Amino acid sequence: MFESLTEKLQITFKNIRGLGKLSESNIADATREIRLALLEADVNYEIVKEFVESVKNDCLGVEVVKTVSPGEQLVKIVNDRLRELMGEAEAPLDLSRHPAVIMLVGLHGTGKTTTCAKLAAHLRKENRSVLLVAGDIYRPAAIDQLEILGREIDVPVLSDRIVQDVAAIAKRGVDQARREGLRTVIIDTAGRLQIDDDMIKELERVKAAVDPTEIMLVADAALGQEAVSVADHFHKALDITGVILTKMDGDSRGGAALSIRKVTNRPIKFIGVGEKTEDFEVFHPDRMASRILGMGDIVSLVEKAAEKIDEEEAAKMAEKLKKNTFDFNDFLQQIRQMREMGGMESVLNMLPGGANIAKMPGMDGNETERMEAIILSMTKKERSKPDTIDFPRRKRIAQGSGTSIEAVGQLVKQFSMLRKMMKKRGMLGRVMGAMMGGGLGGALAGMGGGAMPAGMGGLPPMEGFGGGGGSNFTPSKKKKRKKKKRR
Ligand SMILES: Nc1nc2c(ncn2[C@@H]2O[C@H](COP(=O)(O)OP(=O)(O)OP(=O)(O)O)[C@@H](O)[C@H]2O)c(=O)[nH]1
Ligand SMILES: [Mg+2]
Repeated sequence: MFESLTEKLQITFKNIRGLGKLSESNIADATREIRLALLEADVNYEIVKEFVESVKNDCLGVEVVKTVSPGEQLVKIVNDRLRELMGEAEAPLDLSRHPAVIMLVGLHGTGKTTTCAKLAAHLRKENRSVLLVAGDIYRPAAIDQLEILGREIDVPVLSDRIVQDVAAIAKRGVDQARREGLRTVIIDTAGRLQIDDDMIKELERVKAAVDPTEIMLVADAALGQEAVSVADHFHKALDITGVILTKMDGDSRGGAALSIRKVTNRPIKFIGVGEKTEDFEVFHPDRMASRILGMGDIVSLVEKAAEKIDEEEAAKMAEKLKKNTFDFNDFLQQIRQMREMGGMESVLNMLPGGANIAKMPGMDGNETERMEAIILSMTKKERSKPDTIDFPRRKRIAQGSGTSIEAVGQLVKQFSMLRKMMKKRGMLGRVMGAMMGGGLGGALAGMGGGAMPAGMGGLPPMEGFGGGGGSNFTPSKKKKRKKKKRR
């Protein structure tokens, strides 16, 4: 998500970081770079113009504070403006009516049907009962698809393969929900390749029949400006109440996410971040701004962790780390947990500077499987006493796991570094420690394995965590020297 935009903005911040203070000329340079970065990210031209203008004004008007570097000031200004662009606060669904009726509309293949199930699962987590209505009646496969998804998440689906009237079926859905005391109705609709009169007319009829509380446009983020103009069309025709931006996982530019709200004046309420039902998130403009700026999204990570991680287990892990009895069995458990949370890459991307690790060689999406295979090829004793893993053992483990001696060696090394690091409580350790008493942090710090690229520091300190973008992750040589002198 946003990788290419983040990368470009970070270069701008780095360039300005070394300078004494913000001046008219370095502001001009920085804002020019920001402008280019946003245009390349496929943000609407008018929006870019306005955005850059406001950043420039903010920079010129900023009070000179000696303790805050120009880079940090610029990050703060851009952060605030990004947040404003995406809508300040999150926009919750209007669920005040019983049943609340949510209609999903959008072009062909944008993810409407999948999103119906994602949204249903999301609402179920909040203890709201849901009825799904199969409103895409033209393709039997679409009805099957929703029924299968409904079974998967255990949510009832109303479908009708005979009646050819979507509005009537939708109305029946609302009546059924009212009768059965279900609190939410989510209506799937048919997509078209383009917005045409027939589609709009049909959607208007459904709208008139059920008077939805929410008409959500499902738009594919990867389409960039195209998605924005589609949203504008849908909004003019149907007066949508919000947007769900799907396939954010495949969108490295972010043009749609940054433009849609300003163009349509309707908020993005949720995002789709993968094909699975749980790959769905509430859209938080502030967290998104933070992610775009490469500062991670600790809050979302903590929430995800709270959902997936057993607190008692986490506390046990923390204790083991403290006593240094954390072994490969525990590590294996951590790796599995990480997979539950959406995999190594998705977790890393939520950490300040973590996106840089996710891009490193060897991070190919299979690292957790590889690590698991290696650990499973160890004997019980090797798992509990990693120090005993000598060369002949490494060779045997490599053969058993179908990996290489180097890979085994690397994992053992990473593991012992992780133990040391957790003891020292570096930046990542502190963040993770604060999160869950050291649980998941273990596996993550292990992955970093001391190979954190240089120059990742210098991002503004994360509130409450005290560190600076990973710069404490592996103490630099300079710091070590200083320490020696003091001793
Ligand atoms: N990577 C990724 N894929 C997604 C996401 N949302 C949906 N998809 C995939 O996009 C494809 C189309 O999804 P559908 O839900 O069938 O789309 P639709 O809008 O209902 O399509 P039509 O009914 O044909 O108009 C499927 O392969 C989904 O798995 C997402 O957030 N990320
Ligand atoms: Mg569909």
